[in-house]
Amino acid sequence: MSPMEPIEVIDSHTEGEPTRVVLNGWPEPAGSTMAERRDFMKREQDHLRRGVVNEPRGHDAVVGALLTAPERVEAVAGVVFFNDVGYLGMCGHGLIGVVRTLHHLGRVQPGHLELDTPVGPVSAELSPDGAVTIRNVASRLHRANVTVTVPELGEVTGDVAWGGNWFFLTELPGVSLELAHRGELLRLTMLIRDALDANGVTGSDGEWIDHVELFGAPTRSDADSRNFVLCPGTAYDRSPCGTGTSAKMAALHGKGHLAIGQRWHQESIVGSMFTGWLELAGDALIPHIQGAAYITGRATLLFDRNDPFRFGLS
Ligand code: PYC
Repeated sequence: MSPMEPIEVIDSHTEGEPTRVVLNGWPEPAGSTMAERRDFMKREQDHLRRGVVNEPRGHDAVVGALLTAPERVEAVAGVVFFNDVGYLGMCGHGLIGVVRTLHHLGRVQPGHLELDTPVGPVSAELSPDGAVTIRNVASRLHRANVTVTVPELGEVTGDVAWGGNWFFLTELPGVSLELAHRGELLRLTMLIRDALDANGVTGSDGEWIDHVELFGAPTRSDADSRNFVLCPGTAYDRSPCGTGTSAKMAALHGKGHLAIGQRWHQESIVGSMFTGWLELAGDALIPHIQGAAYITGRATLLFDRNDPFRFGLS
């Protein structure tokens, strides 16, 4: 039997977290807005999402990025982010990876570029030294100091905030944020996410909180905080999480702990770092996140029609 169309990808990592940008081979999703295109992908092309990021070709930490036509004339591309279990609104580390990839391909030069996502327009500045600063969608503290009872942990209090995805932000005194403890950190954050769900704690409009972020003292002298981020599904973010850092800065600002323009240095569970700050545009809080991405590979993914796992193990 003849194989189906190959899909060409470029892999990178941003501060340790992988991004797989799809260059071609994936039919353009229908729709005139990025949200419509994301919904079309969910309905009609979900097997491609699974085939590109899930095992055996990928793994649970890989975030895929499909480049599409932009929604706005001034944007260089549209981008829909997805992972092993579904679709992301925005993805900070992923956007930094996309910008680095477009530069690697010679499609953009250092300077300013606009991109469209399903949750709104974003932009980026690519420095000549390769550092990327993204300007995220408006972020906000939705609910402060929410207490939920979690099996094994008892009462856990945290903030619900939007940074392009929904986050519950909290601290667990006595639990150390070390990579060696990632299995336990995953287990505890999943217990928290289940408890939020069971107690009807959601984002606005009842949206599911699919990311849980734990904070603790940094190990780097140049960082303000260290985090561990549970992503949708059962993966943890190796980077400090761009949308998570956006949500954190919005929560800090909402509680009077971070001024507009003040730098926030967020260390990840692997010791990498994002530098972020907030801009006030009208009454919208716009996060900026700076980090670095590195190209790690270029591949042609092949889908043999005889392969029972050509669209992933799950
Ligand atoms: O950097 O925003 C981010 C992100 C979300 C999920 C994984 N990374």
